[in-house]
Amino acid sequence: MTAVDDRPTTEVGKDRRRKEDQRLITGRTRWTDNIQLPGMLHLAMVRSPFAHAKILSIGTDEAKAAPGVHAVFTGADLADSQGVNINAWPITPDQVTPTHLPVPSERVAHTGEIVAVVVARSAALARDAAELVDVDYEELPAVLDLKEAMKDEVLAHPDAGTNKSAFWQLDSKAAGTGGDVEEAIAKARQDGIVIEREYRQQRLVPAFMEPRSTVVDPTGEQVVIWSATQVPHILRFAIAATMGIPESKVRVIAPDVGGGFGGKLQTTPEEFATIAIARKLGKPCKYTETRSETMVSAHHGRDQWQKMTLAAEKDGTVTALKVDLLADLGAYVAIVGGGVPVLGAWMFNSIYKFPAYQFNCQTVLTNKTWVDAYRGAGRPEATYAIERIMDELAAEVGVDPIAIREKNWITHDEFPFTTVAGMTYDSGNYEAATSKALELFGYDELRAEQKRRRESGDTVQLGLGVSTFTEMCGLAPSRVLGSLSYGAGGWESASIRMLATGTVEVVSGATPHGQGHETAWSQIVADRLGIPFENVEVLHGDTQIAPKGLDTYGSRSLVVGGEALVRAADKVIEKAKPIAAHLLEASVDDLEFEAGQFTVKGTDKGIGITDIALATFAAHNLPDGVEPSIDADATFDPVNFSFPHGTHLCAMEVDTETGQSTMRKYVCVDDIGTIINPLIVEGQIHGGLVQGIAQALWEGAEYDEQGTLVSGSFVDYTLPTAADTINYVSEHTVSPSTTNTLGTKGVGEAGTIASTPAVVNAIVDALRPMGIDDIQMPCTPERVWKAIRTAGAQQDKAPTADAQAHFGEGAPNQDPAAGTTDGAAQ
Ligand code: MCN
Repeated sequence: MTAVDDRPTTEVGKDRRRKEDQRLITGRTRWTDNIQLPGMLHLAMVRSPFAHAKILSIGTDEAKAAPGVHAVFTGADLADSQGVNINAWPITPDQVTPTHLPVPSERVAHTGEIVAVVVARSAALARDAAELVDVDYEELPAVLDLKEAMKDEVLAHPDAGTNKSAFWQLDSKAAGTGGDVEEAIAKARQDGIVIEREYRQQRLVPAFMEPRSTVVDPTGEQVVIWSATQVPHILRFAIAATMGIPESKVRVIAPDVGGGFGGKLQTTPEEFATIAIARKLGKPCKYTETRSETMVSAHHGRDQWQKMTLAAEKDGTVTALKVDLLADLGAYVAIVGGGVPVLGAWMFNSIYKFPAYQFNCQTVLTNKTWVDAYRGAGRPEATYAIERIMDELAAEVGVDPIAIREKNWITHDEFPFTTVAGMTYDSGNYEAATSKALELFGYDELRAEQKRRRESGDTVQLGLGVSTFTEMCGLAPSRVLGSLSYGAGGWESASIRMLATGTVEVVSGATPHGQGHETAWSQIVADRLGIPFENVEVLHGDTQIAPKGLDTYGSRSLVVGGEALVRAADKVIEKAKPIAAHLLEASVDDLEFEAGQFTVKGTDKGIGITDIALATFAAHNLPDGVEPSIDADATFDPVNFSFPHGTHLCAMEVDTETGQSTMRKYVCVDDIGTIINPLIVEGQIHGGLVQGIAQALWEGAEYDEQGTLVSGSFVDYTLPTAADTINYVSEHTVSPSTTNTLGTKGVGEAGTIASTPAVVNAIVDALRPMGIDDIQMPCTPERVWKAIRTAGAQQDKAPTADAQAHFGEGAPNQDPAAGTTDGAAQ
C-alpha cells in the first residue's frame, strides 16, 4: 500500500485546457501521412477477397508495367526479410498460434489479408496498379461462426488440426480464493435460485479518426519508422526481435496519432511489409490505408459468447458464479488477442462478494479478421454479462436492481478487499457513488413515471438501466504479467530535464494518442516542482528521445507513468537540495521546499529550483562531489492494479410500436480517485460513454456466408455522431487509490466499460412486463420490434395478467405471424 501524498496542489485538479489542442485543431501538427521525404515511394496492398483460400499464382507483369510503378512484391519476394507478426501473450503453453506472416505466399486466412504489395511514385498510381495484380486463388472452406468453429469440422488453419487455440480456467476452489462452484450451484438448484443466460458480445471495429499510416526511411544509419501507432516502443522491440535489425538501429516515432482505442496497439503486417520493402529498395516508403482497409485489416474487438450460471439464495444473496466463455480470435492470435478475454476473468465478479467462482475461457480461431484489445479489452465484456444477469436475479427475486446490488456488493469499510477471483481491490465506496447517482438521476421519480406509463398502456414505455461497475486498470505489475506468461513488463518511465533558462522538459515513456498527457503531465510537474504550467514541455513518442517506455493502453499512463513522473520530480528536488543548502550557506536539514523555492526554515533566505538548474549549468559553485545536474529519471512498476468504479444509470424510452429506443437521461458517477484534470476526465468519460452506448445500440461487424465483411465502411457500420447522443450528467466520488502517491485511478476506459449494460438493462427493463428478458446487441429498432412481436405472439397464446395489466388493450402483441426469433430475444 502506498500513502497518498498530501502536499498542497495548485495545478492538480484544475480544468486546464489541453495544450496539444492548439496545434491539433489549427492544423499545425504533422500526422504520419503528412510526412514527405525526398524520393519517397508509395505502397498499395493487394488484399484477399476470400476468407480462406490457397494462393495458386500471382501475376504481377501487368501491374509492373503500369504508369509510375516501381516494383511489385509477393510474399515469396519478401520471405527472407518481412519478419513475423508476434503474439506476446500465449495464455497457455500449448496455445495453438498459427504463424502470421505479414504477406503470406501460400494461403490466406481472412478477407483483407495482404497477398502482394505494389510500390509506385504516388499512392494513387500504386492503388490503380494494385487492381492489375492477377491472383489465382483456390477457395477453401471457411469457418466463420464461433460455435461452428468449436466442432472442428471446417478448420481455419488446416495444418493446426483444430480451431481451439487455448483453454484457460480460474477456479476459486483450486485457487483457494473461494468455494466449490458446482456444489453451490447444485445446492441452489434444490433450495435457491439458479439463473442461466447466454450473452453475445458482437464484433466491433475500433474506429479511430486517423487511419493507420507508416513511413519508413532506411537511408541513414538507422531505419527510421514513423507510424500512427499506440506502441512505438513495442514496435521497435518487435522489429528487432523478428526482422533481424539490431534494436539500436531502429528508431520508431509516433507523431501525433489520431486515436487508437486499442486498435493501434498492434504491430501490424502493414508496418512489417513497409519496412521490409523500404529496406529492399533502399528508399523511403509510405503506406496509408483507406478506411475500408482499416475495417478489414486492423484488428476487431469483443466477439464472445458468454454462458453465465448464477446461483443465489432465495433472498438474492449470490452463492456462486460460473462463466463459460467462447472468444473468437479471428484468423490469428494477435499481439495480446488471446489474453483479452482472460482479462475478464478477474472482473466477472465485479463489485460483488461471491463466495464461489469459476471462469472457463476457450479461445477459438475462425476465418475472420483477427481480434484484439478494443477500449476496455475484456472488462466491458465481463461487466456487461454480470450487470445483465444481476438484473435477471433482481427480477427473479422481485426486488429493485439497486437492492440486489446492495445485497451483494463489497461495502466501503471492507477495503482493501480480496475478491473470489484473487484480486485485491485498493479502495472504493459503491454506496456513495450509487446514492449520488440515484439522486442526480431522480431515480424514484423516474420509477414512478415508469409505473404510470405501464398502467396507462402507453405505447412508449420507460426503462431504467443500472450498471454498477469496477475495472482493473493501470496495467500492470510486471510480476503479475510474468505469472500470466505475458511477454513484457508493466512498468513505465519518466525523465525530467531541468533546462538552464527555467523551462523543463519532461520525457514520458507513455505514448498519448488523444488522452492529453502533455497537459496532465505538465500539471503534475508544475505542482511538484513549483514552476509555471506553461514552462513544462512534454516529449514522447520517439524511441530516440524517450528510449524507455511501454506505451499507452489499459488506462495505465497516469497510474503508472504519472507515478514515475512524480518520483522523477521528487528525485529532482532531492538532487537540488544539497546545492540549495550550499548556495544558501545552510544545512540541508534546515531547508524546506515549497512552491518551487528552497527556504531556510525561520528566515526569508531562499532560492528557486530553476535558479539551481542554472547554477548546475554554470557549475561554478557546487558542493564538492555533487554532479552538475539536477535532472532525474524514474521507472515505476506498480505493486497492484488500481480499481476505478462507478454507478451509471440510464433511462430509455422504447416505442413498442416501432422498436425505436431513445435515450432520455444518462447519469454517471465515477470514482477514479484523485483527478488531475477534470476537463480531460470529462472528455474521456464522454468519449468512453459514446463507445459503450454505441455497442448497445448501433455498432456491429457483420459478415456474409462467404466471410466478406458487409459492414465494411461507415455507410454500413453505424458509428454514432454527436447528433445521436445526449448531454450526459457526469459526476464523481473520490476514493484515492493506494497504489500510487497521487491517489489516482485510470479513466480512459471507464465510460465504455460501464455504459453498455446500463443501456441494455434499461431497454429490457422497459419491456420486461412483456416477458422479454434479453435483446441481442446492437439493440436496433428491428431487433427490439421483433422481440416485442415474438413476445406478443407468445402472449396471444397465453396472455399473462401481468402483461395485460401493464400494456392494456391494443398492446403491440396482436400479430403472431410477425414474431420471429432472428436476433430477437434469446
Ligand atoms: N486523468 C486524470 N485523472 C484521473 C485519471 C486520468 O486527469 N484520475 C487523465 C490523464 O492524465 C490522461 C487521461 O485522463 O490525460 C487518460 O488517462 P488514463 O486513464 O491513464 O488512460 P491512458 O492515458 O493510459 O489512455 C489509455 C486509454 C485507453 S486504454 C483507450 S482504449 C483510450 C483512452 O485512453 N483510447 C483513446 N482514451 C482515448 N482518448 C482518445 N481521445 N483517443 C483514444 O484512442
